[in-house]
Amino acid sequence: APLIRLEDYRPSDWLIDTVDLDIVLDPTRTKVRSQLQLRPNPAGDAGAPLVLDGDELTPDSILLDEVPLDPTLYSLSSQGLTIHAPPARAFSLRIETTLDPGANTKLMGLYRSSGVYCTQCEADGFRRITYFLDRPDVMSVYTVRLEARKAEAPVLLSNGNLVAAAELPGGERHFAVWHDPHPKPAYLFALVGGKLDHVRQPYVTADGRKVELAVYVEPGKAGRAGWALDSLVRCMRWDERVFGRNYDLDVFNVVAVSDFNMGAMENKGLNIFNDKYVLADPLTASDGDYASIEAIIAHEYFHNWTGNRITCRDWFQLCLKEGLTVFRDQEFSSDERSRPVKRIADVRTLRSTQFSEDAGPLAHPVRPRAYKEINNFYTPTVYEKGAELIRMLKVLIGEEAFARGMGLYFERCDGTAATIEEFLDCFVEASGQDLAHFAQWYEQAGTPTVVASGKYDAQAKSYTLQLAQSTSATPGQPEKEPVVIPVALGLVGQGGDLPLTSVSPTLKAGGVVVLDQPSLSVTFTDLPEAPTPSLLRGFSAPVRLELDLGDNELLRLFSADSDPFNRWQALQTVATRALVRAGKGDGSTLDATAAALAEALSSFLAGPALTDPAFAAQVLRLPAPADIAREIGRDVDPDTVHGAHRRLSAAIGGALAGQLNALRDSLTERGPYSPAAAPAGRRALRNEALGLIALGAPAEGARLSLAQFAEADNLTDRLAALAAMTLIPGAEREELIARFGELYAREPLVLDKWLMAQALIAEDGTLPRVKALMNHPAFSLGNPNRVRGLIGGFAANLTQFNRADGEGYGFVADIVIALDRTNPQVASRLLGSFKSWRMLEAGRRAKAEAALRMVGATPNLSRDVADIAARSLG
Ligand code: DPP
Ligand code: ZN
Repeated sequence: APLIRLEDYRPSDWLIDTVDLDIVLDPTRTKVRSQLQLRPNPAGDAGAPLVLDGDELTPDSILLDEVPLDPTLYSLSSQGLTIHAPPARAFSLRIETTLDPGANTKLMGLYRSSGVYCTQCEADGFRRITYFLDRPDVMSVYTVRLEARKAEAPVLLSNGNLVAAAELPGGERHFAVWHDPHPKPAYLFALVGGKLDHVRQPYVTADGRKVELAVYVEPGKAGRAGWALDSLVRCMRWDERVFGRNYDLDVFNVVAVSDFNMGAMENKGLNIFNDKYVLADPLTASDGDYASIEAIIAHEYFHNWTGNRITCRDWFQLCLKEGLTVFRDQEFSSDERSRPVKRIADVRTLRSTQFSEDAGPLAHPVRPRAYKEINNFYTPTVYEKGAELIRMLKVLIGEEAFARGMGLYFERCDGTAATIEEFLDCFVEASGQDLAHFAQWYEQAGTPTVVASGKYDAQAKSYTLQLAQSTSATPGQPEKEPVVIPVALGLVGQGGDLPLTSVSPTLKAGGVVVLDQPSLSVTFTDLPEAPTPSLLRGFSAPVRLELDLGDNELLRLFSADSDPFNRWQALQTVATRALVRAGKGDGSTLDATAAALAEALSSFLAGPALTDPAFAAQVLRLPAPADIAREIGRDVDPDTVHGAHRRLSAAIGGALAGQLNALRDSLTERGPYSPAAAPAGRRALRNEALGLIALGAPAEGARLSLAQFAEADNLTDRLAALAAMTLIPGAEREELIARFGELYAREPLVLDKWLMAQALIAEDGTLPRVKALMNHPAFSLGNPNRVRGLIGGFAANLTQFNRADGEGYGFVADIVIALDRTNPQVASRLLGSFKSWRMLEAGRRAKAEAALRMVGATPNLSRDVADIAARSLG
């Protein structure tokens, strides 16, 4: 496949002003009649051929200005349709194609999911529906007529506003016409047809527009759509208040489908969701699901301005909409819930998904320079690191300039397909600051490491902090430049934060030191006592931090730091260091660390900390074994890392079992289940405690888990009981697994979690268990959620995916190959599980490499899987 490069970008030679689609839905023979109004792009080449994208299409007919196009005037290829010498003026094209939605297992373009017609067009699915200039800088006004049998598809939806709907003569068929007045790129096109129930609510925007909001779900599931609708209302109000953004159509529809490659899609006025991120009730959705639904409903809604009204010029600019929109949804969730807890959760995700990507063969810049398959760039780097760049920008220029810059962006770029440069220009103008060096973050891959050391001069009452940065080489980028790193900091004394006094120009208002050189030092004066530095407060930059602080100083930060993130981080750092040492084979300090951590946690849990149980739950949770493996970074033996993690957890759990048990009792919920942040936080803490007890005092843990399962009135507590029992081998565990499976036999979304809980068991028996579960009646390789639950869960199992005998790799590789024939996107995602193979010890490394080579050598691979295989080995 050819490499597509940012530097080769050229504007389209042709533009499409309007698109009229007439689509007659049929399970195997859907008719698509498309009428396009084209004209030469003044910015393109006059007289250039018209090259329309088409994927797995053949035209039934082509008319140019209503006259059938002579076959000598065009040619067809597997990429599309070329009209060699189109008239050098505006003209119309009418093209008919026939689709088989039932056979579309790639879930790109038009397909059927449980009998519901739906579409997914980002990034390049529209070309699977009709021939088109399928690129985001071609924006058109769409009018869509949908026709179907009433019995099969009583609901017919598309983008924009409904302008007509009626039965057809005979009464068996009907149609609906939708018109979207906002010009949009083809990737935002959508349609839905099927039997669906819905919940709805009227809404009036801050600027007075009446909007009908609706959430559509499979028949019988309307009772589970309320939380999504409620989240939608709240995020719409928030966007009006915080970003001044109002909605701009008369309807906003959300549709949940059960077969979906991604989380959700922001199609204009018609968001289509993986049902996992819509459906919720207390017995089938966990607290985490409620929070994800709220976040993803918000994410897709926020795209209406950051993505749709202002879209991307080309796919290299993907982070323009995704990084910014993730930032916006994180801010929303922070305002709805606990800001520090949200930040901690986001940083955990960033480290586990993005830092690991950045440290391996799939590392790429937030704005890549080249790609073979764009679907492989919907990554944690583009999304999560992209969001971190926006957050740093805000820290660097300040809240007010940031707000002005956003305002400028909305005003200036509205209706356009924009670039990162155009975005940053708005902030240069708003802040008066030069952001050229900051922009390096978009170009350079890899996680910078910041090394910090400090020295107190008692005589001068001054403290000098040295900061140095470096970034390791990543594929294609052997040499790295220093980047602009905002280090938010404080100096903590016996009585709390000390005043920050410095003559250094690198110290900015709000206690931010900007590290924009290889190294710098800054001296703080007027310090009566030796301070402990609290660096990177709120995780002010996506970097690794190496500190010269001892465990005692970190424990002091844990109890005295005013920054909640760094309180949490301090304890994580103590645990991480001990686990890294033990993970490398030196477990000699582990018991002492366990004792110190247990003591710190014990007084923390006995103190006023419990005013925020969600925060306390985060404090109780140690870094994951995979985080430790990544920190070790080379010659990793997963079994040693996992063993160390178990030993530390068990020692803490054993030491605190009594206190944790009492704590659990004091946190028991009395009223009925509510997904609100406060009770969810109490459950999180109770369940975190349960996990520690299960490891530290297994008999007690089993007793508590089984009791909790029996009494629970919600999925969160049932799942936590199941997860705790998976840590305790034996007959009781197997019985609980079986009972859970029967209880939820008809709830595929819950079974996904059940499959995953089993796939994550860190025991040798897990691979055969997973293989057996592939025969479970609920499992299907055709459904992405099932695959992600069972196979994705297994591939995330540090010790079992990385079995010393290599069988874990072989199993996942075989599934990747099988899946690639039907759904390349899901297959390539799964292959991404190999992204950390190079950090393993030699034996496993060789076996992982062999599995990757086997995948890479398979004939007729999709571009998606071939690209991941090649880059993973590169
Ligand atoms: N653009 C979608 C989202 O991130 C993913 N295809 O919301
Ligand atoms: Zn998005």
